[in-house]
Amino acid sequence: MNGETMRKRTTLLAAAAAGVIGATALAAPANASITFYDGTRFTAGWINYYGSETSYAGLRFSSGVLVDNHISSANNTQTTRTCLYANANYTGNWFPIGPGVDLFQLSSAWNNALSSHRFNC
Ligand SMILES: [Ca+2]
Repeated sequence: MNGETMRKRTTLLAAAAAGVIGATALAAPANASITFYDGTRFTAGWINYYGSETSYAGLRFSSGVLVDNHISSANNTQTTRTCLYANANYTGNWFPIGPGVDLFQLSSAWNNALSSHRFNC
């Protein structure tokens, strides 16, 4: 291998490495999600979101139970926080669920009370 070939290979490897890093950084947010459960401790019906939702009205868990005002636990696999709201359209009382946080049981004030959520809030 002469010097020029070596330089080209080094450049290609550096570019490939940069590409992998870039793809990973882009893929993580796209694949990250938040999952809500009807029951505490991630039980009963569930619904998975890859983005914000202005209203749960008419939406159903995997079990067929309505989501609106029925969420009891949540799992946020994102690298950013998500804000959870008592009313639709990101209104009313709210609180943030941090990146990578599992809430196995919403407090009595929040249990069966959520109606919308916003990513990257
Ligand atoms: Ca519930």
